[in-house]
Amino acid sequence: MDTKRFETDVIHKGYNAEQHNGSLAPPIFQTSTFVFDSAETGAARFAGEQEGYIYSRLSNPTVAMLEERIAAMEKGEKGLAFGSGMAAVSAILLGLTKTGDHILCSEGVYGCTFGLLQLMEEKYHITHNFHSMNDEDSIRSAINDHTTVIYIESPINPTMKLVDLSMVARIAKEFNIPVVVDNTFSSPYLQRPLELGCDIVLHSATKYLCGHGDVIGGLAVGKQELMSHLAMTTQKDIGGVMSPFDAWLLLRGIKTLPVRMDRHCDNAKKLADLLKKHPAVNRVLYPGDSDFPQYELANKQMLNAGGLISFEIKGDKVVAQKFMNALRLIKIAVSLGDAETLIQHPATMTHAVVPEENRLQMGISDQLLRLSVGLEAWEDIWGDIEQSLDSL
Ligand code: 4LM
Repeated sequence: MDTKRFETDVIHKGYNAEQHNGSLAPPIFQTSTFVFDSAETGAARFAGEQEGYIYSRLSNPTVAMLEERIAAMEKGEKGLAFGSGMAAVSAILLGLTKTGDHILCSEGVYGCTFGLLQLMEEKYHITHNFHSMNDEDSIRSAINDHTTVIYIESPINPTMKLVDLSMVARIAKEFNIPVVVDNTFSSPYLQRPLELGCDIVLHSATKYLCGHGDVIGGLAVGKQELMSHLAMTTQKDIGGVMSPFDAWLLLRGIKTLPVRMDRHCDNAKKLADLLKKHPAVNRVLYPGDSDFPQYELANKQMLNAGGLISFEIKGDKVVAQKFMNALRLIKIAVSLGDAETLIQHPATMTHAVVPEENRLQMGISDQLLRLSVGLEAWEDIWGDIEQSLDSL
């Protein structure tokens, strides 16, 4: 049956029990290689003349189920699974650029993406610059003859700034430049960049897609031709692919994505409102807050504001660390999107590799904390935050 609704696709797309002895749960094809019935079959598969599996770095049935599911969720043609979010980012950026090219980036990116961009500049002379992407003319003038990719996070980790995806996609089309969006913070339930005109959407699947803090993985979706090209080049030859077991865990976690996201969003909204009122808090960055500078844009391109809140504590780094250390229920950990509420200090953790000057330019102060709101009762999460804030 051809389904269209997101909540149904997250459970069914990519798997047909009838093809697997009626097994409700998909099988894990835990194999490295596939047996050919003849030398000619092997040769035909390598030549691309015959469909069929060859070797699990190229393709694996459990991983392929997940790739089909994420493609349906992002409303794209072809999905690819990677061994981590960074494996997806690097395969895509290296696949779309060559020496001398330029990448135009949103005003901030995850710390390791920043590190990758620096590495690409130092080793391969692929330059980049960061841009607020607030103004159409300013974006046009930031594009030069060498720009071959526009790379965006929205919301940006951890400042929560947004980029108007349909506006950037429209401008990029004038120049025939692909727009790549890291959709990790929203998940495809809240935001679908391909529907807004972007070309490739990617995820750290480690986060909301998994939802249970037990997988490191990456997923990407785009047009058949472009994704097949990446599959046959930087994915296959650099080789950062996903294991069948991790694909199975993701197929399982994804089934509850919409239900989990609703709860993450509800909890986060309540906590953002309470944080704003607390005298020990300087400012709260949450796209669902009506005082958030891009509140209108959040409403335009996202179904809901997500489960991440960043906030600045009054004081300095030491006060921020004191606050974290006094928490009892909330765990001090990087990563996000899990059932457990997690807190981290971007300046010394996820964005520690970013030089101070760039970090401050991105809006990441020493007092900024990022809260990944979990699925616990919001009253208990707030109780923990309040007792710690009151103790400062
Ligand atoms: C974190 N983030 O923020 P893998 N894209 C975005 C991310 O936030 C991350 C990745 C890619 C965090 C990890 C410690 C927007 C990661 C990279 O970790 O390679 O799956 O994803 O806490």
